[in-house]
Amino acid sequence: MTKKTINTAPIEGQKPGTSGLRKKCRVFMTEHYLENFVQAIFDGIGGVQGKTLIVGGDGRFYNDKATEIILRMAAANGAAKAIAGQNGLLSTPAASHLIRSMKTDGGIILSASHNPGGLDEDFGIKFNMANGGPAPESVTDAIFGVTKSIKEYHIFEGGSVDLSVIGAATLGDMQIEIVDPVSAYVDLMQSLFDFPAIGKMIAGGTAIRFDAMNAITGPYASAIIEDLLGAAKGSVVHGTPLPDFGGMHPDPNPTWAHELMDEMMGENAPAFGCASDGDGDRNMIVGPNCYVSPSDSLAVIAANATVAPGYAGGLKGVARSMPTSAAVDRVADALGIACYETPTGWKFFGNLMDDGRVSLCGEESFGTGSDHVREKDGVWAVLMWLNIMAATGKSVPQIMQDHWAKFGRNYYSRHDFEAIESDKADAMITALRGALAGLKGQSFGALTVEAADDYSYLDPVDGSTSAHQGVRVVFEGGARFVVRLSGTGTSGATLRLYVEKLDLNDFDQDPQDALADVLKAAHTIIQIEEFSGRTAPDVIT
Ligand code: VG1
Ligand code: CO
Repeated sequence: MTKKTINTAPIEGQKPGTSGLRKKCRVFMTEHYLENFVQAIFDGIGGVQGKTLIVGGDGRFYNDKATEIILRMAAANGAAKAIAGQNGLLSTPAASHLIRSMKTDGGIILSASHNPGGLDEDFGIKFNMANGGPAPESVTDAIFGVTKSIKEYHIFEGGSVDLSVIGAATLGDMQIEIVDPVSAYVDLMQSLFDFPAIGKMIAGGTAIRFDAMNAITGPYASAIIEDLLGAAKGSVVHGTPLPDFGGMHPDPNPTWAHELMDEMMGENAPAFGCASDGDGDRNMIVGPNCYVSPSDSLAVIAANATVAPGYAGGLKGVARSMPTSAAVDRVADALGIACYETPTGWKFFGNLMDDGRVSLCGEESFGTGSDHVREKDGVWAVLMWLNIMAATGKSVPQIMQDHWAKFGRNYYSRHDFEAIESDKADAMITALRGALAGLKGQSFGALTVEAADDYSYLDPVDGSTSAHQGVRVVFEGGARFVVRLSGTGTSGATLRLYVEKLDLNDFDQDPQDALADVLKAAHTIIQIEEFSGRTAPDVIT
């Protein structure tokens, strides 16, 4: 085995987005592409000499090869040790937990999350810091900077790396430890939730359907929900991680988890349905005939978290991304705890959690989690819901009705317009930004604009500023919409339109009806059809 230094040159477009670098798999497989970015990570964090790193991913196509390349490069760059999931597998929350619990210097997670996988689909890579959380913008900017001037990378060639055997190995002078991807995570979940109470509820007849969508959570969900909590075998469906997710699009929303939705809306629906995404950090919660919007799920968890042993002492505070509905704000008010608003992307929650300001965080994009790790966590959210059901004896629909009766209902929806040509999307946002100053006081139907701005975030912990994080328009009476371009897509631009309206009396409307006037105003103001030719969204959540 020989250590080699390979000459290379900068490759355009290696700028990390909302959550790492995501491109088509075939792009990552082109010469030097992955290697350049990995070397840029190492250089961008000040080198890995003597450091210990976690490496793992969601098992999608190229995960295995990429893991091996990263290990070879870590060894050649002088890392002391790498800890990898068996067969290169680790869910994102499990990786975050290992980074923290094994006191490492950070980790590399391979995933394009909720994007489809396969040779012709997506691949992704991101760096998480020693706190277990995604690298903040200062670090991703440094990494991007290196990609623009890189001249060489270091790699061990020859020999073989066997990721299939749990235990110790070496690569050059670097130690490798191959760990079971599931066991430490299972222990963590048992320390947070009341497994005996949940088990009793399940034994009493509460049927569960967990759709792992052929992605990473299958082994975690089977171990926890079937083996430990006693749910019937087969409660976890699509439970084997596959390189192409069996052709599924592992995005747990009503559109892509339609098999689960059909079952939950059908006659013999189980009491509890849930799904997770490619890398296991997202969740969707569904009851019989009752889809729970992620923003509502966050609010319900905030209101009930103390029933779970890990949160019995109360929440320090909560945080949500700016486009997420204000349902959780109402709960925080009632509890007398702080509620923070951050830009989209989990990386903005890390400082708040590290500083002890918040225990619970969430995003409208099916992400919920707490300070047990520094990522959102799909299986955690599922267990939290099961714990709430077990402790209160209520069904999912009852929990929702009682919640709205107490706090009111923040009707909420997100409309995604996918694969718009980038120049058209950019022109649309530029025009909208230009129009913002003149919007105040203008009326659109019965709605009058009270405020309009381009959201800028000042991190209260480190004082950093992140500008242009989404345009928001608030109407008199509190209804609002937010619009921004996705930072995780790999083809063209995806426009995300988020709409919200609080109703204190009527909780049984279809959200699309309740929000029709706000949607109409949003289309007029943004000029979606004029710029993109689109009249209807591709995905509604
Ligand atoms: C999307 C979501 C965002 C989430 C991000 C990563 O980003 O909107 O809330 O944090 O995906 O989630 P964007 O820029 O496409 O809107 V995941 O499950 O990819 O780690
Ligand atoms: Co994800």
